[in-house]
Amino acid sequence: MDVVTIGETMVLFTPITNGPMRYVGQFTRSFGGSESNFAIGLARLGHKVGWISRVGDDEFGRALISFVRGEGVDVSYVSVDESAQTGVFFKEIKTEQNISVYYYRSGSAASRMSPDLIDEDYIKKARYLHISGITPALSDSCYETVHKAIDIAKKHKVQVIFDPNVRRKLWSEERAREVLIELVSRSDIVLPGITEAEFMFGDKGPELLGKKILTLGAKLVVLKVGAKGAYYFTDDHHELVPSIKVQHVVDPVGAGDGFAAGFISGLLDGLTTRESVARGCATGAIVTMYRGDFEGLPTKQELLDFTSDKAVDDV
Ligand code: KDG
Repeated sequence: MDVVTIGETMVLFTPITNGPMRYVGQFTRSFGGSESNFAIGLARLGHKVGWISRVGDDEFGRALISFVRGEGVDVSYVSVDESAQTGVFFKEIKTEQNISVYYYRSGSAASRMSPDLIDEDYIKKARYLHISGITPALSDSCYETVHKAIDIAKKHKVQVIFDPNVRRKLWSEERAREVLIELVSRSDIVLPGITEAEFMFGDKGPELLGKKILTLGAKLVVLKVGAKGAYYFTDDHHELVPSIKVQHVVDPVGAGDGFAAGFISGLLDGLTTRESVARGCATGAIVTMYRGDFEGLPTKQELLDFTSDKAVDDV
């Protein structure tokens, strides 16, 4: 595998109409999970990626495994839990800028992931291990699972990528800060959004935050600043890489996962850090043009069409 990731994917119900959830009567059913969105993004860009997870022994769990497998992601380390159900969540779309989620995931099969799911051989052969801040929030055993995977990655010099993905509904602010900072300090590459970095460290300003994260041990920090693009920081350099502007944002959910997929895809293809950040920005931008968390994730050709169209427009 080029990359291995770990996390929960849930069945997602999206309203057909916008407005407060209590008035919505019809939904479409799909799937959503930050780590599998990321994995699907990498697979569409031509990379080999494995997703470690757990689903219930139920129809939703079966549908979910087929779906992720169908997207070209390796699911050989997705286990089935006979005593817990697959998690579910609902989106509430008031406007394109005002989207909430309601989780029905407490005690889900994925929240019962435990360190025995982690196979040393599977992780050690990967180039990158991707961790998101959602998984350790699910339960103590998920927290331990993530740390076991990182221990193995470190032992075998597999690069650890950490996307904080702050989900305040899942845990207290104090616990979130403590665990997220601990994971930042165990990672080689950290990919926070600016508001996530502010939440974790209580400071303001990209430069201060980027440099602070570097002092915790990361070799590379990429700080996303929404439609403006992303900064990257290494020990001796930092700069803002601007994003391509999207005329109409349809659904911003999933853009961060798209960014991570595009960025890591760039590194895997041997692009420079700057070029990889630009690929991350373009991938995230494309995702916002489509309804749904993973639907807009581009293939390489789609990415090329998007970036070259914009280059022509800019002339
Ligand atoms: O990251 C975009 C969504 O698909 C994601 O938020 C769903 O994994 C999810 C979560 O835990 O919120």
